[in-house]
Amino acid sequence: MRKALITGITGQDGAYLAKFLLGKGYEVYGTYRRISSPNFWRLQYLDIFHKVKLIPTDMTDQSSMQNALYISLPDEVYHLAAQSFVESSFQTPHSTGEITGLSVVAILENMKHIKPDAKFYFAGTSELYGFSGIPKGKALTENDAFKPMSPYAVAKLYGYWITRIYRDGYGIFAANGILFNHESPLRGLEFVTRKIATSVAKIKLGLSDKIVLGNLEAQRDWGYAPEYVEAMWKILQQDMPDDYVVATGETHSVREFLESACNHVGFDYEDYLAIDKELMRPLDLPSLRGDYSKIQEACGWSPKVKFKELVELMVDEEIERWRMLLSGRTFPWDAPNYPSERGVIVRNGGNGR
Ligand code: NAP
Ligand code: F7E
Repeated sequence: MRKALITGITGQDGAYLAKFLLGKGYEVYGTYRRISSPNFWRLQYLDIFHKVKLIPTDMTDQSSMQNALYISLPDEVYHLAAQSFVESSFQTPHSTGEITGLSVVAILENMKHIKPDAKFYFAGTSELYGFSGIPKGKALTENDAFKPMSPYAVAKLYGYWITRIYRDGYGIFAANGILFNHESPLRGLEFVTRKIATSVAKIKLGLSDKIVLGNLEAQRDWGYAPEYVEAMWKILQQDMPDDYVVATGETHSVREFLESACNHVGFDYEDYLAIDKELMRPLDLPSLRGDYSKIQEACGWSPKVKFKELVELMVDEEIERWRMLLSGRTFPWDAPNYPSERGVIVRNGGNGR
């Protein structure tokens, strides 16, 4: 049975990837960090909490990463853990550098000694392009320049290049996915798509009368997360490691997302919109659109869920969740969830069990 280690298994992509890999017959290990309130709701939502093996690991603690590799001795490592919220990276630039950037070399360096034949996937991002000065609307490829515009993107730039250095310098099968925004009902509430979806649902059910947003004109290439984790896997199934853009090829503004979400439930967005300047970032990428030709040709991957369907499925799911709460039912995935009580937790290092 093939073994995979996913760092950041409690996040949106980590949870979907774990489900996908379990479906392919993998033994799945995932890292999680100790926080005051355990965060396993996504694993429970996907009904895989009992099927994955969880290893306590922090991306600022090298010995815990070493431990995770010793315990799992993986065939494939998917390094997804990160401080992934661009806005927060302006408030916590130093720790973002450590968690999102330096953790990459810590894992690769440990892999070099513990499991050099494992394949490594790094979660690169369209934020890397930043100030590229590319004409608005051009679809970005693997060959376009990176000129990051946020502490998050700079940290990812380090991760991108160190991944290439371990590939070229040490022969590790190390690949970069350059993923454009991808969303789902499992997205964190702070990201604009889920924030809009949940705000619209609350208005629909009479629980709120406002949607507070920042920059409405920013354009993003938004895809559907479950499809993007399949792209990660396909990237590691190639004969040679390489770097790939994963995107839909379309771009839409935040305003369009909001308008589409409101239209779906029969509202005019202008009746509910409030702008908060505090939500504007010191720097914000005006527009992003990706060209997925390379991954389509090499791996046979292409996006299926496009903008309108994505907006609607997110809004519908939020309405369903709020209806459940209103009817007094608890979320089925909100049960007591400390892993030693309900899941499989693996703590000891040693010889890979
Ligand atoms: P996410 O939902 O924010 O998940 C991030 C994961 O990293 C969570 O499991 C989180 O744990 C973990 N983490 C954060 N700080 C940590 C630390 N100090 N030690 C250990 N774990 C830590 O992000 P996502 O949307 O799934 O994205 C996955 C990866 O792809 C990230 O690297 C992100 O930067 C990158 N990416 C995402 C997109 C996108 O549109 N979603 C696009 C391009 C690239 P907690 O659950 O405990 O917080
Ligand atoms: O912002 C604007 C905001 O925070 C999108 C991460 O997964 O994708 C994500 O980064 C746009 C920005 O995502 C609000 O200014 C307006 O222009 O949803 P977001 P992001 O910054 O694009 C990339 C590819 C990643 O790699 C990241 O990890 O929406 N916006 N009003 C707002 N954004 C938020 N969050 N909240 C607002 O109220």
